[in-house]
Amino acid sequence: MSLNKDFYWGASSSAFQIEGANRADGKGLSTVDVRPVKTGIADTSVAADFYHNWREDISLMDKLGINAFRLSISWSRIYPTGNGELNNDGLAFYDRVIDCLLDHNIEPIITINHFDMPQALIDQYNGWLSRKSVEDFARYTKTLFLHFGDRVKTWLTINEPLMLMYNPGYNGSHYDRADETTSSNFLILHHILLAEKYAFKLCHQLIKNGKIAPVSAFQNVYPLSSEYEDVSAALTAESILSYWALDVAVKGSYPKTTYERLNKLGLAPKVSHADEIIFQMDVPDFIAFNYYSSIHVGGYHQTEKFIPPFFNFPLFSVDMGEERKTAKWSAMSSDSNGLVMSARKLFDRYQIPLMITENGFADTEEPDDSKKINDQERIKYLQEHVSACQEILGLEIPLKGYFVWSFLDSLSGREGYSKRYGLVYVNRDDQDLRDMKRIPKQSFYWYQDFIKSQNN
Ligand code: BGP
Repeated sequence: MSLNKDFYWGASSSAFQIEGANRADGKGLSTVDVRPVKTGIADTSVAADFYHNWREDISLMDKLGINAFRLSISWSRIYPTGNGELNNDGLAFYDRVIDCLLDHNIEPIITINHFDMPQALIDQYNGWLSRKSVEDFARYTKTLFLHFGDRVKTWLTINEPLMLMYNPGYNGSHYDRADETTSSNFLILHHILLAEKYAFKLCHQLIKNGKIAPVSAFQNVYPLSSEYEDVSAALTAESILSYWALDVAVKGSYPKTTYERLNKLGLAPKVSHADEIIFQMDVPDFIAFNYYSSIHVGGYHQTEKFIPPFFNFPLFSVDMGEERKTAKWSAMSSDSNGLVMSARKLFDRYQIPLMITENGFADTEEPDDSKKINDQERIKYLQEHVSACQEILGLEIPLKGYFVWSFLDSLSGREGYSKRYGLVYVNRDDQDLRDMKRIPKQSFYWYQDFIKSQNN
C-alpha cells in the first residue's frame, strides 16, 4: 500500500544528543552539560559532532530520501543564560542548518526544547520548578518564531514533559530525590504545561500557516492480569503517563478522577483561576508522540514486579518485561500492535491529527570485517512499525508522519554510546573519538528502499 505523498517519512534527533560543541560560539551550559554522567559514559562535549558535520550529515539525509528531519534547538545557544542577552551566533548556526535542509527539500520539524534547559535558569530560580520559567520559555519561543517562522512551519513544543519532570539530569533538580515522586515533580510539569500554551498561541499569532504540537512519550499500557487491582492500576497508569499532560494541552484540564486521587496524596499541583484561563488558550494543531514499546502495569499487590525509576508512582507498579531484568538493558521489546492501539486511543480521545516523532531500536552493534553494519534486528523492528503506520492510516486516522529515532548514532540519555539507535553509525565509542566517520547501516539502505517504494 502506498501512502499519501504529503506523508513525512523522516528521522529524528535532539540538540544535546548530536551537536557536541557544548561551549562553542557563545553557547551557555545547559542541564545536560553539567549533569553527572555514569563513569565511562560519553558526555555532551562532542556527541556526534553534528555542529561541525551538519553539511555532510544533511547530504546523507538526502541520499536516504527522507522528506523531513526533526531536530531541536538548544535554548542555551540562543540565550546563553536563558533569559539574558541573545546570542546571534546561535541563531546563525541554525540558519545554516535549516537553509541547507530546505535546499535539499527536507522539511525541518523543530522541537523548541528537548531536555536541555539553560543551567543559568536552574541557578537563578530552580528552572521549571519556578513559575518564572513560563515567561522565559515564552520569550525564547517568540525569538525562534520571529526568526525562523518564515521557513519553519511545523513546530513541537517541549519533548516528553513526563520524562522531563522525573529526570533530574534533564530538569536540573537534586539527585538525592531521584527515585521519589513528590509534588515538585508535578509542579515542574504544571509549569511546562502552562509554558506550552503560550507556545501554541504565539505560533498561531506569529507564523503564517504555522502548526504546532506537544510531544508525548505515549505509554500504551496493558494490565498484568484481569484482576481488578491490575486493571484499575493500568487505567491509572495510562491516565498519568499518557493523558495527564495531553489533556491539558488539548482539552484544557487535567483528567478529573486522577487529579482528585493525586490531590488526596498531596501530589497534584494547585490550579489557580489564572491557570485555568491559560489552560483554555490555544489548542495544538496535532499531537506528536514517541513510541518504543508498551508496558505492563499491575496493582501494588504485585510487589515482586520490577519498578523502574521515573515510573515510581504510589498508585501502581510497572513491569517492563522479563528481558529488562535479565538481558541487556538496550534490548527493547517490539510491540507494533501497541503503536496501532496508541494511535487509536489518541485519535478517539482528541480527534486531531497525529505524528509519530520517535520510534526506533537500540543495540550495541559495531562494523563487521567488511565494514558493514548488518543490523537485521533493527530492520525487523522498523518493518513492523512502518506496517503499523499503514494499518493506522487504513483506519482513517490522520497520521501525518513517521520519524525513526534516530538518524545518527547519538548520545543516549543514560547510556552514552554504549547504546546505539542510528540508521547511520558514528565511529566513536564512549571513551575514544576515533575518526567520527559516518557509515550507513543496513537499516539505512532498507529505509531508503522503503521510502522509494512509497514514492512510486
Ligand atoms: C526518548 C527521548 C530521546 C531518546 C530516546 C531513547 O525518550 O525523547 O531523546 O533519547 O528516548 O532513549 P535513551 O537514549 O535513554 O535510550
